[in-house]
Amino acid sequence: SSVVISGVGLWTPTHSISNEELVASYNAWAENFNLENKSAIEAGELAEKPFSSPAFIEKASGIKSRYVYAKDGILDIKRMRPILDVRDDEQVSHQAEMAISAAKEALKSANKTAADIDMVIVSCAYTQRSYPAIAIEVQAALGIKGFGFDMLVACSAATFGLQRAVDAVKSGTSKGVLVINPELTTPQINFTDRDSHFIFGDVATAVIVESSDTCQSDHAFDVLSSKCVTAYSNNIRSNFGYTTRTTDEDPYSADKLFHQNGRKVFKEVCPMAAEHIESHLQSEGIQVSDLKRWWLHQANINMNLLISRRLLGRDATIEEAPVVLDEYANTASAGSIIAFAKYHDDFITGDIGVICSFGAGYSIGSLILRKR
Ligand code: CO8
Repeated sequence: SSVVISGVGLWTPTHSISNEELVASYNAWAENFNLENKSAIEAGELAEKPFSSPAFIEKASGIKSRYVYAKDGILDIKRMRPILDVRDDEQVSHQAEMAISAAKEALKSANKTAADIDMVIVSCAYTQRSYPAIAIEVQAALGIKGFGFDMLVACSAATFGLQRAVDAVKSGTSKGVLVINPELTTPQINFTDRDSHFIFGDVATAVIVESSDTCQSDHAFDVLSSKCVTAYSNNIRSNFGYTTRTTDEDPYSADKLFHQNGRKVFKEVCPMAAEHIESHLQSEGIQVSDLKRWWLHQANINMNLLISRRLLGRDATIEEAPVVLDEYANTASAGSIIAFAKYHDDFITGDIGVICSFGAGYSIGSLILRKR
């Protein structure tokens, strides 16, 4: 028997924000900032806020739009962050709500019920709270026995979570694992930072991992192997954490939110990801040309083109490396899973594809899949 991915679920928020809407709001905020701080700027005490542009965003990243869990507040130049309603302890939390929606889709797609699952992993870039785990809240809401836990691995949370799931099924620890990636990124975005205000969107994805012995899905994939690697870097960082209140610093200051050295990330991560994929395939005796599809991390279209050029010696076609970041933007760890969820129906038995994530940490994770 083998370990299989038997189902995948995608929950897309109903609200979206186009580049044009986002830039109009940011530029109005910047204009207002420059007016309010005119004398300090003229005295050279403060830097003028530069303007953003939809054309730059699309050219530099490939992003045209993003979905958001809560749109209210984000575009309000007096606020520049989403408004989430306060929920009491007895209500389902925002992140669990997203997770449950994606999980239900994944269960349906795998032809499974709660009784078939005994392990829940919520793996994403941020969790709304430290405890009780979001995974345990989801487990209770869905009526799943066994255990659940949360994992944080930034952009590679989904692939690293899947590796844990594959190992658990392989070792017999678990008969069925639900891996969920509720990526609620917008609360951590600095919408007043021109360099990063456009990068992220919200989404939730979920995947069912089980043994081929129990699989009841006609669109399942054997997981041939998985490979994870990390290498410490401060080029993508957020300093917000549970100790923030002890320092008396401003919890909203720029260093407490997502910030990055985008150029360095681009330069350093592309070769790492290309080498990672190449060596992973090699270890399985698979050639790059054997791959039907690459479900790549969705941070930047130019990054994905560069990676495929390094591996193929040419640009990958849209069929080989599908793009979802134009519509979804960067959704932290969920991007490669969205691509997988949307683009796998055309696979026939024996077709091979690779899921690969790369990002903060740095962290890189890949899984080689073969259609059953
Ligand atoms: N509008 C107009 N001009 C702009 C804008 C803008 N919005 N932003 C920057 N510019 C300007 C810059 O100021 C710069 O001007 P100058 O040359 O005068 O200094 C010029 O445009 C060029 O800027 P860059 O060199 O920065 O532009 P790039 O072509 O490098 O593109 C990118 C910037 C898009 C950020 C690009 O570098 C990139 O995508 N890099 C890779 C980043 C990446 O993949 N990061 C991964 C982050 S995600 C992750 O790891 C998950 C973290 C956890 C989740 C967090 C959730 C919140």
